[in-house]
Amino acid sequence: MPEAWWKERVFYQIYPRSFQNSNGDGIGDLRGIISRLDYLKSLGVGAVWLCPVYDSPNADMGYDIRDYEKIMAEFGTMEDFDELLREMHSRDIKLVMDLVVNHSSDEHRWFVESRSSRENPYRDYYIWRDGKDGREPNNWASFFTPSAWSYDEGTGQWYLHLFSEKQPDLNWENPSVREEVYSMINRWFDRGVDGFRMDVITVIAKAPGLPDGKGAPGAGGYVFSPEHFAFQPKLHEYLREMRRRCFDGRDCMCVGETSFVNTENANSLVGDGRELDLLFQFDLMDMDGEGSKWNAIPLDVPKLKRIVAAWQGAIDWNTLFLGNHDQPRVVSRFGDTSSEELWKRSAKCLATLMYLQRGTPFIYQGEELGMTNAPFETREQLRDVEELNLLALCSSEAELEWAWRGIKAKGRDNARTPMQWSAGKNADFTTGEPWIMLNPNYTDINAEAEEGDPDSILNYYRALIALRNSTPALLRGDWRELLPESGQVVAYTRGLDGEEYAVLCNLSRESAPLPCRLGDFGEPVLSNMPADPAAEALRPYEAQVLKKG
Ligand code: TEU
Repeated sequence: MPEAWWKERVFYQIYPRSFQNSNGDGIGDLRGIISRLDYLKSLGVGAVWLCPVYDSPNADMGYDIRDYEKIMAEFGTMEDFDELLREMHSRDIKLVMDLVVNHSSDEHRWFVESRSSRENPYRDYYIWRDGKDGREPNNWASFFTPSAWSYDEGTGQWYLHLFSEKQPDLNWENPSVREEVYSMINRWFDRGVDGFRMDVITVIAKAPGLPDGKGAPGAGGYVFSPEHFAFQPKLHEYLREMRRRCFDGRDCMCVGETSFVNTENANSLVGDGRELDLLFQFDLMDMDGEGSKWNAIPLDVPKLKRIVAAWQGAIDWNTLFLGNHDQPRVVSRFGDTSSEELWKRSAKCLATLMYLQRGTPFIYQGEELGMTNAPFETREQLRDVEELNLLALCSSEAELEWAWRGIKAKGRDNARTPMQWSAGKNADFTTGEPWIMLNPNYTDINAEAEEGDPDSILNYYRALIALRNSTPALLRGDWRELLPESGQVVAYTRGLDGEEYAVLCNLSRESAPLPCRLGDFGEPVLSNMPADPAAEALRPYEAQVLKKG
C-alpha cells in the first residue's frame, strides 16, 4: 500500500541562486532550473525543495522576503515560475516552496508601514518595545548580530530580530499577521505548489513578557535565549491553526525547519499529523561544533550512531539529509578528500548510510557530484551575512584566525558556490560573472565528467535512489540497528514482509572488523567497492547493502 507521496519520493534541494543561470547575469534563475529538470529526472528524484525565490533585497540571500507573492527579479517572472511548475509536474516532480514567516525583510511594505508611526495599523505586525534605561528591552542575542534588537529613531522604540537587523520578526500573536500568512499560503497552493518547507518555524511564538535570558553572555554581553523563543506554548496553537486553514483537505506536505527540536519534543510536532508532516532535526549537523558551530571538531562515529539510533527510535518517519544551504559540504566535513579514491568512496559511504534509513531523503544540490568545501581566502570572496558578521565582530588577529578556521570548515558559502555542470567556462553555470566564486576543482568534479564514469559518485547516487525507489523494505520497512558495539561501522537492517536488507558502512579510514563473514549478511545488491563474501572486515569507507537470502 503506497504511503503519502512525501514518504515515497526522494527530495532534491535547489539553492536557485547557484543552480543554473540562463541569461548571463551570473545569478541562477528559474529558467535555468527548467533547463536542468531532465537531469533531476535522470537522478530519480520525485520532489524538489526550492529555496526562497520571492522578491528580496538579499540581505540573507532570499530569507528576507520583501514580497511573498512576487518573484525575485534576478530569478525571473511569475510566468517563469508557472512554467517551471508545469515542467516539473509534467515530469512527475513535486514542488515544495521554502517559506520564511518567522520574519520578513525590513523592506516589506508591512514593516515600512509599521515603522512609520506607533499608531500605524501595521505597527503590531512586528514586535516593538520601549527600551530599558536607554538599553534594549531585554538581553537576547540574535543568530547573526550581538543583540536581537535594533533601535528605530523614528518612533523611539526597539524592534526584535532573531536574525539580522534587516529581518524583523513578525508578531504571530497578532491574528491579522496569521490571517495574512494563511491566505498567502493558500494562494500559492491554488497556484499549484505541492507543499512548504517552513523556515525556523519553531521560533514563531515568543515567551510572554520577553524575559531576559539567564545563559552565558556572548558578544556584547547579550545572551542567546532559545528557552524564551523556541517551542513556546502558543507554537502548537499556531501550527494546528495553520494546518486547519491551509493544509487540511489538500494532497500536500509541510516540513518544518524545527530548530531546537529534540527526541523528546519531536512528536509534539509530527506525532498526530495535526501540525507538521516532517521535521528537520539538527543533532547530526550540530555534532561537530564544540560550544559553537565555528569550533569544528572531528567526526565522532559512535556519537553519530547514537544520534541515528535515537532519531530512528524517536519518531516514526524522519527526514534524512547530509547537508543543505546552511551547512558545509558533507564529503569535506564527514568524508575524506585526501585522495580521489577515498573522496569517491567516502561520499558514497555517507550517502548509503543516510539515505537507506527509514525516512524521506533530502539531497542537497551538488552533493551527488561529491562537491567539496571551497577554498575561500578573503573577505571579498564571502557573500553570507552570518560569515561576514562573524568577521566584523573580531577585534584581534587571534579572533580573526579563529573565525577564518571556522568559516573554512563550516561556513555556509561552502554550500553556495555554483553547481559544477562541466569543466567548461564557469562550469557551464553562467556565461557571465558568477555572483560568488566557483570552486576551482570544477574542472575535475562536474556532472559532465561523472555522467560518463560508471564508478562516479553521480552514478552511485542514481543506483542508490533507484534501489530505494524499487524496494518496499527500503521504502517502508522497519529499522533495526546492527553492530551497535562497533566504533567505525554504521550498520542497520530494513525489513518488511519477510524481506530484509543489511546496510553496513565503515565510516572510518581504517579497516573495520566484522563479527562474521560479509557473505553471512546476505547477497550484495549495492556496494561502493566489490564485495568479498569471505571478508571478515570492511575496508576504509566500504559500504555494502546486502539482501538476506
Ligand atoms: O536557518 C535557521 C538557522 O538557524 C540557521 O541560521 C542555521 O542555524 C545557521 O545558519 C547554522 O549556522 C534558516 C535558513 O535555513 C537560513 O538560511 C536563514 O539564514 C535563517 O533561517 C534565517 O531565515
